[in-house]
Amino acid sequence: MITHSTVYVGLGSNLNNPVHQVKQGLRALNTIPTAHLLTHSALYRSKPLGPPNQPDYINAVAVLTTGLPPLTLLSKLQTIENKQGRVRGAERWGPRTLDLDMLLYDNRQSQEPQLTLPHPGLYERAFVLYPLYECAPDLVLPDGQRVCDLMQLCPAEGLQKIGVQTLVWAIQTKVWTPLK
Ligand code: A4P
Ligand code: MG
Repeated sequence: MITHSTVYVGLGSNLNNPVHQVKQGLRALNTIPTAHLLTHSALYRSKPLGPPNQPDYINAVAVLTTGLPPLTLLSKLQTIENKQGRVRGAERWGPRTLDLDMLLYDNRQSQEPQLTLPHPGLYERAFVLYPLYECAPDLVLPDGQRVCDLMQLCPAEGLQKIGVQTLVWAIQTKVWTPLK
């Protein structure tokens, strides 16, 4: 019997029509064998973390179930990145057509460089925490920290939620409000 795991994947793009790249990435996740896309967040526009001389990013988070073990799934994610024209340059955190980060795989914890779980950037990146919270507001990380608590510590400056209307996070009322 195959047991299914729940996996959270962070998507990011800032090259070659990033909105299209992220939407295409979401569709591609659903074509991985034994994987099913359960839900995904809205798309968010974010300021680049890393070298500032690159375009803004589009980010989202997807929730999958899969029977694939973590390293097999990682390789499928990298195949999708490559199919969407990902070129790995020398620059750390440089621009990319599509990045698929495995944020969480059930409650697994690993410090291996090939696959670190949870993804080390998860705890302090607004472009990860806000879409993650949208997918799973009650989510508790393997170390017991709650995503909603981490979000409170992480200002949403520079983050916009994209939809029919573009929204920004209002720090006082703690709701997404239309961008004026
Ligand atoms: N790897 C280890 N753990 C994981 C994991 N949990 N998920 C290894 C995915 N990969 C993992 O990744 C480098 C290596 O990390 C892989 O070989 C894999 O075995 P990569 O995709 O080739 O390179 P990368 O993404 O540039 O590296 P890195 O350091 O993981 O960068 P991040 O943390 O992904 O950050 N700014 C905004 N606004 N939005 C973004 O999405 N993304 C980045 C990249 C920087 N700035 C950004 C954004
Ligand atoms: Mg990455």
